[in-house]
Amino acid sequence: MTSRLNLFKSRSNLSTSPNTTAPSNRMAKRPNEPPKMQKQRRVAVMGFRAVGKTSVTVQFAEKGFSEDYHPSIENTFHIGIKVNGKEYEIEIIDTAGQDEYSLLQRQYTVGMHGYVLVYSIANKYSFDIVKNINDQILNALGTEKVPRVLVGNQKDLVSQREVSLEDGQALAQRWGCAFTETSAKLNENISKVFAMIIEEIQKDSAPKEPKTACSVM
Ligand SMILES: Nc1nc2c(ncn2[C@@H]2O[C@H](COP(=O)(O)OP(=O)(O)OP(=O)(O)O)[C@@H](O)[C@H]2O)c(=O)[nH]1
Ligand SMILES: [Mg+2]
Repeated sequence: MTSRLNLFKSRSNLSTSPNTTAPSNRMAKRPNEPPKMQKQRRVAVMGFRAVGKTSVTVQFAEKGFSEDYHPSIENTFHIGIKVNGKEYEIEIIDTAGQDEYSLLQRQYTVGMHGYVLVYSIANKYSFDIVKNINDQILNALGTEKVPRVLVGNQKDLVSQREVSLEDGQALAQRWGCAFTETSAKLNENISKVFAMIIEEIQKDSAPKEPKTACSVM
């Protein structure tokens, strides 16, 4: 499904990485303009080191890309986005890369509405690690119904591909979550990732059909 997505530019971040230190750039409000009600959504971006978590987030927030690699400790971005006619403010937690020994930190399980799980299509090991991260999230939350988007980044590295499109799609299908391949470098499918996670969160919070019909006596 294609979403009607409209980024209504705003940004603030706490940054530990040199490539994300630009000043806050929120849209100016007119005097006496009533504050708009925005739904707040909190999303963690997780995955193995150097798969492009920061690059994907920075490309979304600031429309820029750097070839330099600065391992993150943690960055937080606040970005306004309009999806299917509704305005949201997403708080994006761009985490430090995880590896096979990483234990899921408690702060990434409390108050999080969804997860963007990133691997690199040019790194098979990162695909294994993302499965491990997913297991840890589901285990910590005690449910399979966690809004997630699986993202195969670095799709421009065509000649270095180690994970096929089909393997990515199959994993996402198994998990029952959204999937896309991206290139932070070429800004391909980057906004889509964040529209998708909002939609996954919306689905999760939509009123459910009752399983059994009530009978009125
Ligand atoms: N070709 C290409 N390079 C990318 C892409 N995304 C990121 N990179 C590069 O990959 C390297 C790592 O990117 P980061 O965004 O710092 O990766 P990260 O996952 O945030 O890394 P950690 O914070 O250490 O976990 C950098 O040199 C980026 O320029 C992409 O889509 N294509
Ligand atoms: Mg990073």
